Amino acid sequence: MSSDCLFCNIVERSVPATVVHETGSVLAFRDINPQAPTHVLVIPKAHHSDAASMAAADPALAGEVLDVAGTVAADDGIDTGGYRLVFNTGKDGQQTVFHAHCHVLGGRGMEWPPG
Ligand code: DGP
Repeated sequence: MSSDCLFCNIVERSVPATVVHETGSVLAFRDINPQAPTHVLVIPKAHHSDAASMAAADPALAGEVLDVAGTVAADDGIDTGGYRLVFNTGKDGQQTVFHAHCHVLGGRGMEWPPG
């Protein structure tokens, strides 16, 4: 937990968020600036700066993040049509919050390449 980290503060509930799913080690909440009808962020409660470092340090936790992403998609009813999971990583990957997070995007047709 880092008090300087926005998503750690969301885990601690000192910053509000619309939480849609929670386990002992993972939290899912709606993105403040949604890019699709469903746009949820799934994060580990423990602080890891990005997805790769999370997976290297705790592969089971990375698996749980993916499992919760699937649950969120099913709960929002976007699992039948399909959806997109995104882990922006690093500056060139457009990562802006350096606490690992999986974007769950769906409810509209996705485009490729993403740009
Ligand atoms: P990324 O660019 O991959 O690091 O995504 C960070 C996402 O976090 C971005 O889509 C917007 C979202 N976000 C930023 N600040 C907040 C906040 O205070 N609350 C919520 N719910 N989402 C936030």
